[in-house]
Amino acid sequence: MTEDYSAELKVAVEAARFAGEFLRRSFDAPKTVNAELAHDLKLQLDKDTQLLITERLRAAFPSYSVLGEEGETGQMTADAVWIVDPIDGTVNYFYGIPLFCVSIALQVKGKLVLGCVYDPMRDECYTAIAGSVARLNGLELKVSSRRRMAEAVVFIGHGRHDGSGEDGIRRFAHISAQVRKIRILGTAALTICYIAAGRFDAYIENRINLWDFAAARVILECAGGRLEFLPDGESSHTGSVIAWNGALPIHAALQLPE
Ligand code: LIP
Repeated sequence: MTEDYSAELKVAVEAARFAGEFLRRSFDAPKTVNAELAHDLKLQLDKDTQLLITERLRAAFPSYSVLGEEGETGQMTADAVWIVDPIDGTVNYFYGIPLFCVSIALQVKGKLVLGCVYDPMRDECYTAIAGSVARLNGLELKVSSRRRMAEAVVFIGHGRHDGSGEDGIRRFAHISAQVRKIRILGTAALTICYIAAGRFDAYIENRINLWDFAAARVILECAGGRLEFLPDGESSHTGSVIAWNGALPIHAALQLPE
């Protein structure tokens, strides 16, 4: 039996839309950079947006904790933990590329039970409760039925942080030779939702964090797709992800020649 998480989903959607509207209004304004890393940026807006979301989620469900890209609120041992990425696609956002989203998932006793991903620039709100259907602005979603790599549109990232750069580039070249197009959007959550909507067919990336894909995972699985996560050993929250429409021979396609 599906648990009824509709009250939680309603609050997640309200929080994601509120935060998304704040980000859309701030899109063209100058932005404060809190930290500049080799391949990433941390904005003050990441923090401000997580705070807005946390306040709304905690006002509605005070006993639920929040694990977010910008830190934790409450006990991580709580039965119910929201998993939040306030801006998935921070680098896009900073450079003025209108591809980013707000991502909110709920995990209950270690199991993901709902997801909401909101793209404020297109006013697209993806939602799902595990065990039910996935929706985009209320309309039911299904993954593509493409079965051949030759007709697939695929996101493939390659390792930058972990010394696997060379292998990553070989894998990138190997996949790009097989598919119709490679597209790298710069936002994991939106890309996985695009697979749920049949716009993309697969997504492969290393060194991804739980908050980057948790909400989109529920949406994709409810739309008929699949996602595999392999923790990298350093943390149970970071690892590699393969997401696909469930029909492509993605594992065979990833095998590198000897
Ligand atoms: C980003 C991901 C993106 C990945 C970046 C980063 P952030 O999340 O969604 O796809 O390539 O390394 O993790 O930091 O913008 O929330």
